[in-house]
This record gives sequence, structure tokens and C-alpha cells, in this order.
Amino acid sequence: MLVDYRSLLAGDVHRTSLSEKIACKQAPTFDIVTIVSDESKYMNKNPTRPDCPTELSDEQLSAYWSEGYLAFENALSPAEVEEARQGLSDIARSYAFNDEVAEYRPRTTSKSNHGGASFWSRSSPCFVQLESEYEPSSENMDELESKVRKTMYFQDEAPIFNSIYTSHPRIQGVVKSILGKAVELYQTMALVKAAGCGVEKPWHQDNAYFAIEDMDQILGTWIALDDATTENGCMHLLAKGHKLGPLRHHHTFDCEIVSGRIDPASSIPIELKPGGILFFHGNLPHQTPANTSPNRRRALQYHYRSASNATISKEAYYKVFKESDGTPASCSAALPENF
Ligand SMILES: O=C(O)CCC(=O)C(=O)O
Ligand SMILES: [Fe+2]
Repeated sequence: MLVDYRSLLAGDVHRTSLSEKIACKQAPTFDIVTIVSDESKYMNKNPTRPDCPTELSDEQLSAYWSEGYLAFENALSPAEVEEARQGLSDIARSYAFNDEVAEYRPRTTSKSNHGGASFWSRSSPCFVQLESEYEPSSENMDELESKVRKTMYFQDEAPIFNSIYTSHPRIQGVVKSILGKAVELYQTMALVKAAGCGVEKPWHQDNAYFAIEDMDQILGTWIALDDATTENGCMHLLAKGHKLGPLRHHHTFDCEIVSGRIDPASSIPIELKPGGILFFHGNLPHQTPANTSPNRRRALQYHYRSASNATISKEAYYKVFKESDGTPASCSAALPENF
């Protein structure tokens, strides 16, 4: 590989001390950041994006390491998109209120966005979680399916899901351009924003949820299954924000970066067509707004790690995903808001 990613990870982030604005009592003196991003053909707000290649050029690879992401159209063909939509639908419909196939867990009363009712496969790690406000009924499967919020560990539930991480030439080609040839799947999660009611996923870094030795050797992929727009909750990100390193997270209605640590005003929406894909660094801050539109927004996420990047315990990870003052910043170390 010709691209020296470690030198590309340095610099470009401007810090200004702003300790008073930090809500988290635990935070000592931290900085709010302004990020200066290169506007290139991969990063414009509404660009015509290139099709997903089977291999990255050196220029694209450099852009990944310096901006923290790359976005392309047509990673999946229309037929593959349709298969994936059908696959998600089949999981929800075959699990819901089918006790032999999946265990039902009712919704909790918590105010979190992940307290919705769920159905847990009895034969695989896969589960389906519904929007937290929705009280499901077996009488109306169309409605139930329309209220799915999350399907987790779906990778072996349908041939299309399996082929994406084992053999897909475009997706695996780019993943291997970034992480090298020896790659392991780390996690899969399909996030859906129900029409008109899909809630916000607040600002976070995916590495805050993980536990791995090397924060640079983990890669998120986010594949749109519908038109992803600012109105229905497309991905928003802070270009170059991965260079900030780990940022403290705390628990609100979700696990999110404490206020004052990033400046969301400089975020970039990544609108994608069905089949489009975003590749993003594990430390890149990102968020998806609520779906205020009449259109559902479905997406598949696969996270990969290089095979040499070992998974570790969450306690060991406290020493990896840590703030600039050395304190643990991950979600498992996170405290409730206003602690
Ligand atoms: O698809 C979304 O809404 C964003 C999901 C996300 O960032 C995550 O699950 O970590
Ligand atoms: Fe995320």
C-alpha cells in the first residue's frame, strides 16, 4: 500500500478552549473544535458521486484517511437492494409473535430510543427491535413491519446479507483497500427510520460502542436501501472529525458525545440513492436526524476490523478509547447526563 495513513491522520483540526460550555461535570478542560474540510469531488454537499469501485485509487485512499470517509453510489444493484429490503421484511415477519422462532420481549418504560419491543431469534444472534413508542400487535403485520427500528446480527439470515460481507466485489474491494486483505466482520446492524416517527440517532463515534485494540483499523459501512435524504434522516458527519480521537460519551436517551465537544454546525449530510454506500472511520463523529418525511429510510451497516486488530474486554478498552486527559470515554464507561 503506497498511502501512509498515519501521516494523513495528523493535523487539520483547530481547537479553541471552551471549558465553561461543557455540560458534563466530569469533564475538566476540553476544547470545542472547528473542522476545516477539503471540499473535493467526494465531499460536496450534493455531489454526483462516483460508482463504488472494486478497488480504491491512491487518491481515494488518501481522501479516506484525511477526511475520515468516502461515499459512492451503486455499491448494490437495484436487484440486490430489493433482495435486502425483502430480507429485512422476512426477518421481521417471521420473528414477530412466532414463539417457536423468536422470543418476544415487551417494550420497557424507559425514555430511551432503544426501549422498544423486540423479537430474539432462538437459533441465531439476530433480533428485531421496534420503535420505542409503538405497542405491537400480531393483528397488523404491515404496521408492525413499518415500525421496525433496528435489526441486529442479520448477516446470515438471507443470502444477500451473507454475500455482502463474504464475496461482494465492490464492497469487499473497498473494505480491503482500507483495512488490508485479512478482514473480519465485527458487527452488523440495520437501522430503519419509520416514516414520520423514526427518531434521531444523536452524535456519536462508533468506536465508543466497540472494544478493539486499534481504533484506526475498524471501518464502518452504511448502505442505503431507500433514498436517504436530510428529510428522512440520512447520515450527517463531521469531516476530519476522526482526527479528534476519542470524545467523551454520556447516556441521554441514547449514548452520545457530551455537548460542547464538537460543532454540529459544520456537519455534512450524506444523501445517497438506494444502493449507495458510505465508508467511515470508527472515530468519525456522525448523527442521523429524526425522519420528518412520509418516506421510510432503511439502511444496512456492516463494521469490519482488520484481522490483526484484536477484540478486547470493555475494561481493557477504557485505556484505548480515552479522552485527552486519559479518562475513559466509551459508552460502557459513560455516565448518565448531568451526573
Ligand atoms: O442509520 C442510522 O440512523 C445511524 C446509525 C448509527 O450511526 C449507528 O447505529 O451507529
Ligand atoms: Fe453510528
